[in-house]
Amino acid sequence: MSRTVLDPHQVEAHNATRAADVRADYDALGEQLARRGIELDAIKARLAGFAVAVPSWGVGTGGTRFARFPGPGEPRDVFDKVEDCAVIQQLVRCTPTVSPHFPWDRCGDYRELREHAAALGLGFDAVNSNTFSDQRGQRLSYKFGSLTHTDAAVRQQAVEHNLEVIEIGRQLGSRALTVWVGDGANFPGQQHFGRAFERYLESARRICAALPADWQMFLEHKLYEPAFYATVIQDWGSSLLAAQALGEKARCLVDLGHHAPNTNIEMIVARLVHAGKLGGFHFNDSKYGDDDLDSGSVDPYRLFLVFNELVEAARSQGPDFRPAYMLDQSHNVTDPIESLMTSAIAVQRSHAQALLVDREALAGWQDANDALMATQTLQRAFHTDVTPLLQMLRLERGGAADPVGAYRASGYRARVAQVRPAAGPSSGIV
Ligand SMILES: [Mn+2]
Repeated sequence: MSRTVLDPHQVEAHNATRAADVRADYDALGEQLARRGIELDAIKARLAGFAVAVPSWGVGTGGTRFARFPGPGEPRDVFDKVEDCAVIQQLVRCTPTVSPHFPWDRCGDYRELREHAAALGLGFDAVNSNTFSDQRGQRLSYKFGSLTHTDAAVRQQAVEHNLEVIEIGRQLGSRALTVWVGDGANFPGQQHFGRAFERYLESARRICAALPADWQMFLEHKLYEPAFYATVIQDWGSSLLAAQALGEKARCLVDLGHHAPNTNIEMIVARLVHAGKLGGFHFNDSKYGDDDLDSGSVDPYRLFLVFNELVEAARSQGPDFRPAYMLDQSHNVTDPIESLMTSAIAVQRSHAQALLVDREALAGWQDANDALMATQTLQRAFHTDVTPLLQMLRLERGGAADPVGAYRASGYRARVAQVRPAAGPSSGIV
């Protein structure tokens, strides 16, 4: 039995006043779905296997290029971050893993860190490397790139950092490395497109070769920023080319914010599934660019359409189809724990709604070229309020009927603010 950060009796008391309503709502939803030929308990059983990892960097207050406004009780180190992640998992029960970032999460003893997490019922998901910023005391600068730098010594340093992150991940029980590089150019002519891509492949090959047998390497693309003219791995096409060149262990990671506005992300998902190269996701939402807003807060229908493809893929690909799900968000004006809980539930909600799509009917409307009925079939699932299903899942697992309400009632933030010193205002992305 793992230790909980919040007093379980407090969560029980919170649930006691809500359990009867949740049961009544769940039964009503069950009746409604039964009329559509869907068995709610079966959907619940399928949804029980769903999990999304929490990013260690997400539990601290984020920032923009202009400023960061710290919140009270921010985690001091990776141990505090894991503690905050445990609060999230205790209340939502679909976030059993943490995705750490290095060197931000460096510590003296990774066995101790792994045990600290395990005692709280948490494991570690993909480890993330960082060659997009210079660290204090770093020998060579990444100002002009890292894995694709023109200087072999800089590339060597960047490869070695990734090898170190793999080794840390091995100690933490991780099974994947996520690599995003900001390498690219700010001016036409600054960089030879072909040679930069070749250098990326050469460096990535060396990283891939160092992966343990049961590991994967996730290649994360991003359209622009910090390279504003051309980024080496800028889109899913470059990412797929690289993953195919690197072989079996390399897969593409889709961050929902890393595309041009209005890009059809769900179609990219379908294409990567077709190529057998979909590795995982960084979930967030956006209005304009890489906004890193809370998942489902701006365009929940897009999130649903992504999961519609994933449920379809799970059907066609079988049990080996298991993309890694992670949140990747920056919380500037909210309590990060509240945002991460809400986002995890939003992603879980989209998955639940996608499970309700009548796929036989959809295929029939598609074959009959009945565009209206086909799209109505999706909308019917999307418009189904699955809240009682998600609540019931949480109640059955000891989570909270209303995670944000239970969290606020717990007084956790005020409590940790007393022991964690306030961070001073700082500028720039953190
Ligand atoms: Mn990301």
